[in-house]
Amino acid sequence: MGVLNLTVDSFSDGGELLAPNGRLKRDALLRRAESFVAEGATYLDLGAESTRPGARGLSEDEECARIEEALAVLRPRFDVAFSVDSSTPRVFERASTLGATLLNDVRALQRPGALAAAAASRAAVCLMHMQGSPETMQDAPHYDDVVAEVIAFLEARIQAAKAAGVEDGRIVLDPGFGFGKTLNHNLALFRALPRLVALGYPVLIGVSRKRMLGQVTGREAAKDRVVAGAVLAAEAARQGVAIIRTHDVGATRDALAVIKALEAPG
Ligand code: HH2
Repeated sequence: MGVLNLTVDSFSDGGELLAPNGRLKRDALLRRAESFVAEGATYLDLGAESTRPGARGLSEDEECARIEEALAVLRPRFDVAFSVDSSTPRVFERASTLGATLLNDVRALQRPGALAAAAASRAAVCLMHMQGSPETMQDAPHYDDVVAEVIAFLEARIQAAKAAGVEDGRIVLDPGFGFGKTLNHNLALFRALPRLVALGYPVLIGVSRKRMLGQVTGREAAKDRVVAGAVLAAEAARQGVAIIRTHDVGATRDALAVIKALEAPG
């Protein structure tokens, strides 16, 4: 899954696809989507609001307009699945009408109206764990047992989604690397991926370029963390993770190809 951030302030690629005045850089968006698809992406994930701590808030109208414009530009040109990185019920409605088939919600459908909008959309939903809110989540994350708490949260959100009318077959889970987690929390969750996979739903993870990779490698610049991200993607695939959300599709595809070759002798 290739990440297309239509933002000025995303942590690794802010401003690349959106001008400071809020206008979409259509040519850059098309070029990025084209290269992601050529490199092997089967999903494109469109996000209009950064979840980086301290990111600028966005009005619902602005968020809807950005996602709608990007889908209008991309959908007719690329034969891939479109995902929308949003927590906003109106965006769920509009994006699914325009052909998005996955609603990727870092707030796990907790905004008022989100469960109902997701259920009505017929799209798949990614329920992600986050402790706290983006503004403060990295201040002092604390868990007694991070793995048990993340799994309990996801199980509760599965129940809420199902009660609202989202069938089992539409649910995807994500432990939310870097969302209210220290390095040790992230590593513990990564080691526990088989437990998450065992819940029986496809698991999606997003680790590319994140701070946890900088902490392990000492690489300050997000763009210098591509190799580290590809290694984690490969390991995640070995653990049964179904979807890798990444800023670096080519490197990730290579890593997954090697793992696949090892798994399929002959
Ligand atoms: N991470 C980010 C955003 N959305 N969605 C899921 N399901 N899982 C993730 O790990 C995840 C996500 C953060 O990355 P990015 O979109 O590049 O940054 P920003 O939030 O600054 O736009």
